[in-house]
Amino acid sequence: MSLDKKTAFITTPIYYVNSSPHIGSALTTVTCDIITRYWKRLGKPTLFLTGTDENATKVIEAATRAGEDPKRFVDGLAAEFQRTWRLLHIEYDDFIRTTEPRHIAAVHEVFNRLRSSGDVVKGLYEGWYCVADETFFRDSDVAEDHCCPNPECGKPLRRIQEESWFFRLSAYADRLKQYILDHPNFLQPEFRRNEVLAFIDQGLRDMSITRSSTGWGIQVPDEPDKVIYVWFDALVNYLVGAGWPDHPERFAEIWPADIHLMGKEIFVRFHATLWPAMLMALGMELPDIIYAHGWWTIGGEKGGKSKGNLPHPGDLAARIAELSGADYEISVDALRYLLIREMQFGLDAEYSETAFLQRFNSDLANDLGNLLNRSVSMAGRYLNGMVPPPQPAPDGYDHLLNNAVTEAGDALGAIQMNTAMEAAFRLVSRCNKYIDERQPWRQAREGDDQAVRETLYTCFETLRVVAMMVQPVMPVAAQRIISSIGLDLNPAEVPWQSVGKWGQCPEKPLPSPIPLFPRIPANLLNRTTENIQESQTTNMSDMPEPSTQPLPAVSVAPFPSNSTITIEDFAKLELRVADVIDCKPVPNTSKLLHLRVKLGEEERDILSGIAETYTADELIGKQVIIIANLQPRKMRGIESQGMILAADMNGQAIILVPETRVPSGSPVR
Ligand code: ME8
Repeated sequence: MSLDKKTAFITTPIYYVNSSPHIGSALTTVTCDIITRYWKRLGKPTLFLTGTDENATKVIEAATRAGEDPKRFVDGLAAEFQRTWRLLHIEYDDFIRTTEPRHIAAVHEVFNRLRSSGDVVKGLYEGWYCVADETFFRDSDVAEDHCCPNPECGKPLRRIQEESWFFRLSAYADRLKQYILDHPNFLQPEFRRNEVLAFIDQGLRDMSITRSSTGWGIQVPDEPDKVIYVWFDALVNYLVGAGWPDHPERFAEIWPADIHLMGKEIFVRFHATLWPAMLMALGMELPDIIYAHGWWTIGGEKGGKSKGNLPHPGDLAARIAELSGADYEISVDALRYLLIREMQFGLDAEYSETAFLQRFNSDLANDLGNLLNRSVSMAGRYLNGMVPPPQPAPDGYDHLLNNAVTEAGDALGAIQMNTAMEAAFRLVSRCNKYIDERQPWRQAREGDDQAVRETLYTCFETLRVVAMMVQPVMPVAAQRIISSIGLDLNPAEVPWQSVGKWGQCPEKPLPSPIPLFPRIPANLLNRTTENIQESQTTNMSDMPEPSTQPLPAVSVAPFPSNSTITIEDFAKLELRVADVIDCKPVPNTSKLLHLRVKLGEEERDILSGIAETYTADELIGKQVIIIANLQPRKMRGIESQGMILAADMNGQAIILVPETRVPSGSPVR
């Protein structure tokens, strides 16, 4: 991105409104949002444009299939795209619909200008048209079966013979090729740039840009029997979003676009060839970068709308929330992270719900969530719940942090979100390892308070830097981390360049810890959609053997009939599910743990004799079942307000937990 005065401008493709968004369209839109958020942190004014492509034949066909009025149909889907993007924490600045008057007027303006300049001329079109791909093909491109030559499509083509207007694409082949050769970063990734050069070398043909009207689409000026070819119409949205033609001053601030981002299927023919040629014909500057990413595939094939085989992002976020117990906003952030983390940007990646959930557990729950939990809970235990005053950085650690911030920034600038997140999560792993090496619990036991302060200060600094680094990807989670370590800051407002400097966590009291990314229990991980589908088709002989490890027998006393209770007796017990938000050992006992639990809005202290089975750390974030109306009882100077239920396995207490996460405070019956 050029760091001059201009507003940084990024675009997604405008999506066809023939069906709902899915994680493919979410990938492109989330990526643009991440880059915009990063640019904002660099202090750039930004414009992020997305929208919907509504004039296509396939859109009207989808409306007809659904038996709906076309206008109502497209309005409904455009609203669903907007809702989905907001739900995914996507902060676009403008949402353009190609049925809007501003767009139609601009398309007419382009058409008229190019007709006047002789770049659009009349001729006879005879050839093949693919409705699914909205693409024309000449006879030599099409095999005898007359099906779409695009291997991802293969649908039957329509024969078309009609008078048409043509865009003189052939006239721009040499100029375009030279431009691509002179601007090595214009088309990315590099291997796709080579595909474009090869495509141009095959010879560019003039392109038919009008069709006989079927009553849907943008009418050709002065020719009501014709509509403009949907691709010629759609690409113009990028100019309209920048204010063209009505707002020339705004346009001068914004154009050319810094990044057009899209999937690879609409790169070579449309974004990397037709679009730059149209801009050349209009005498306009070309975008800085046109970038094609790969696909989420299913079974090696592009997942998508027509196949309906990629999940809706809202459903996938809800699934993460349901399985992990994280709140919905955090689950949305997790999904944003997983979308860009499970893919090497530019290449295809096979979508797997199981892989997403496993990465949720490994990166977010076990690494980042755990680092936050253990740092805050240890500060609670050893430092009276305070972030210590700034301490010197351990050997080279400040450089480590600073270098990681620079590396992640460079990666975000190069549209390599995955590499940026690797840099952040390397810090998380490093810090978890550092805690294990330094053993602050041992330092505390040995009374080395200074060492404890140094260790935990390093943890808080790492958490601060990591939160600031992941903010473009996980804005809500970043804010939660920052608040959880006592900082009163909005990470979105912290300049990227200032993040890496050591020592920015001031001495502060810490709020009560709330688990950010609770772990998805192993038994639920096996219940992913894929596993359920697989298990329905799995031969029983392929199933793993059940564990044959015998459990120690438990002696059960005989049941005297006069010891039964009535249902009314049972109803006197108030059993509830509670979240453990903090836990520490009770000094000078070997059995007792002091838990702080949350029941809905209420918080309580409970002492429980389970220290021989559980460490304090591993209980934080778990759900337990408590007797909530037990008379409070004082032990070791602490009032215990309830009792935790546990199975008694020959003297060993095994806590009872709900089979799946439920809202805290839920009654147990
Ligand atoms: O092509 N994996 O709209 P569209 C990753 N209206 N990204 C995917 C994907 C997948 N499986 N499936 C879709 C159009 N996408 C035109 C664009 S622009 C002037 C006109 C994303 O609804 C990806 O960005 O078919 C792809 O290019 C875009 O959705 C296609 O959306």
